Amino acid sequence: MSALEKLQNEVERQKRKIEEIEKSIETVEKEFNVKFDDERNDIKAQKYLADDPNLQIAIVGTIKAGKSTFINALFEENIASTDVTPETASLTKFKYSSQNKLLVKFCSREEWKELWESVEEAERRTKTNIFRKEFEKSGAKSIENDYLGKSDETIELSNIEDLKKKVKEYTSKNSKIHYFVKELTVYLNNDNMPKDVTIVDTPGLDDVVDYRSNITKKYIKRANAVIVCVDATNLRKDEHLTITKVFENVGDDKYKVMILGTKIDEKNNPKENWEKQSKEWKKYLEDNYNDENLLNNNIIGVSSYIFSNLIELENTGKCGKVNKIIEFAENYGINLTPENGEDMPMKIYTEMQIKAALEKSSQIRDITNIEKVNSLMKGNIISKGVEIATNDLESRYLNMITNISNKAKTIKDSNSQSRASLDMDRKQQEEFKLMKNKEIEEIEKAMNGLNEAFENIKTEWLNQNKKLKEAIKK
Ligand SMILES: Nc1nc2c(ncn2[C@@H]2O[C@H](COP(=O)(O)OP(=O)(O)OP(=O)(O)O)[C@@H](O)[C@H]2O)c(=O)[nH]1
Ligand SMILES: [Mg+2]
Repeated sequence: MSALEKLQNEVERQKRKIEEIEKSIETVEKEFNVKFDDERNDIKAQKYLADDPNLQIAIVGTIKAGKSTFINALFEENIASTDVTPETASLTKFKYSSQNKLLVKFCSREEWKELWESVEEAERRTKTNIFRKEFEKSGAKSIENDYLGKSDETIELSNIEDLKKKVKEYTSKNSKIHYFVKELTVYLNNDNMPKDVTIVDTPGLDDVVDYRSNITKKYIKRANAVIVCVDATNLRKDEHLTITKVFENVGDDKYKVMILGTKIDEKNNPKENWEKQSKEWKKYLEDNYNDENLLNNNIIGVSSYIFSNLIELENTGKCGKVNKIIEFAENYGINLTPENGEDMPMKIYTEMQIKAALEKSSQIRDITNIEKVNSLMKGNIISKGVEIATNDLESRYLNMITNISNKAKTIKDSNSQSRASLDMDRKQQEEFKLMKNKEIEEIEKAMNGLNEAFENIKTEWLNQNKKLKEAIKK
């Protein structure tokens, strides 16, 4: 059986078990008048995972940290929507496919209500109403009924430029449809994209409207690996907190978190300043990684912007930001200045610099570090994709059933306690208590059954897991 088939089997098995568990929970909720709210959320998350268990890598960070620009550099294609103002509004998933197409999921009316509650809360907190003003100005209100609760839509667009326009329309904060888009999946026929992996662009973590940042926070829990983009010029306290939360979610597999210091080209003296700053970052993140090698390898300064402009220069022989490339390269000691340059006319001087930049383009690519991040992602995460996905599916399932089982135990214990307090009053209310005791006993019996059922499922799962691990080892 291939690793992929094993993953598929595990998915099917878990789906069947989850159905059984949901039925048991329903019974207990009715019998005991209790709510399994948190546990139901765990179940929901596990079902979401089982629906699409393949490896997913989230690109997260604060607004304008350069997340979308990094994705574009990775794919060598300007597909994710970027802007100087806050831009990405919904989860945008990128998957390789032989055919270019989009899958759009829209907000339900219930989600729309939640969004507006969050907007109102932000208005009270910040005493501003930017979101509302922008919404009104965009004219989105007039199309609200066309999109809210709309069923999923697949759009086939073989022409890449048309596809890019649509991606912008559905995800950019500057378009009116974006308000109603919950999630967009972009299927791209692009050889730079890894197969069987989803790379996910996310809204900024510091959006004033909590509902939007929460989309990312919730998604971080689903992702199998996370790349955190932080503007290289400042690692702020709230970003450090986010990073700590990301680490909590990956458990012991710290290698699944990479921290990118973005826009290193914007530093006055990128080479020296980033070296200095990354030492500081390492001090802060030492406890998170708890491993010297990871600390040295997984914190990387990048310039997606220089990389993408360089690619454009390589492909077309020109690019609007050639000065930035030259400045950045020279800062790293890559000399692009022509000899006797001071005597040359400006136009020739620049042409000579461009020629030199093209000749030394692989050195310039190296200092942007994009290819380094790409190969680390491939070597450490993507190449082990199915194994990581299977392990995550299993360990999260175990967490889920452990939580449910603990809850069941708590209910059982609290019912035994109520019987103990009834015992003390026996003299006064003999008959009533006899009846009550009987009732409790009945409930306890049911509870025992439930506990046993959960324990059985857990034991069965552990055995199965052991076998699977042995098989993988073999
Ligand atoms: N100089 C420089 N600018 C960059 C770099 N990466 C991104 N930028 C610029 O930073 C701005 C924000 O970039 P985005 O990629 O849209 O940032 P984001 O994190 O996706 O932002 P949101 O979607 O709004 O959360 C854009 O103007 C980019 O051109 C970089 O490496 N160097
Ligand atoms: Mg973005």
